[in-house]
Amino acid sequence: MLVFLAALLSTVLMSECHQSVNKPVDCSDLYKSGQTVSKTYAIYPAGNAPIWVYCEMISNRKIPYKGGWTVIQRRMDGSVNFYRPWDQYKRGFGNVEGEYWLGLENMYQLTRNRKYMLRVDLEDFEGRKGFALYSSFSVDCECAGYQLHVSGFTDGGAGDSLSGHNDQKFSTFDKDQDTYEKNCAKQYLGAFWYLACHNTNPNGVYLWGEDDTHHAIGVVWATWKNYAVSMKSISMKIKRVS
Ligand SMILES: [Ca+2]
Repeated sequence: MLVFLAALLSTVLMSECHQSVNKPVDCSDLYKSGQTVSKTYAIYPAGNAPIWVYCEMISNRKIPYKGGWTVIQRRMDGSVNFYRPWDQYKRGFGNVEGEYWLGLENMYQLTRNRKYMLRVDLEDFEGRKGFALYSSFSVDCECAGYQLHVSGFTDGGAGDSLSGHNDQKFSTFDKDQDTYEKNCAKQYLGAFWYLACHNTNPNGVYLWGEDDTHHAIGVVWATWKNYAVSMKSISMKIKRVS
């Protein structure tokens, strides 16, 4: 009986071990394993706890490196309020089928031991599209203020609004880690790796187009459109560099 129980236990342990080996860390793993449909999947960036994300597997757009992109941020219809405190930006929020923020802790867990590139896709209210590609993207631990590291820009027509934010810590209205004498998150009604303050404000106010009533508070990508123009859609997505 004891031998039987020991055998049963070892079988269970082995199968659990086997399962954890096969758990996808990110959308790149899912793509490599044959998943080619863009939709919501569970990934396991830090062990056993699943995290739901939108995976972009196939795109019709003329972009390099198709398939296997893990969406970490997305705006598309103004349905989610992005003016939120630190704890929400740390853990993530929104609707994974629509607008959401994956969470700084998840970004850290994904990028701490693996190399990723970043793509930012943009669309304006006239239907024009552009993107920016970065060959390297990572986020440090909370102990380092979730500092951003981004480099290796390639232009997809939108210009480079992000490299200037390299090495900045993340700021929210209730946690000011920017280099500005005031609070960038409060001034520009978003949350980001602000300095003093921004070239892009992906988590700003969804403004439904051009509106310069309040300077640079919209979903801005300043090197493509000016500070008064808010995007119809923006999405930030990362893919593992093999
Ligand atoms: Ca400040």
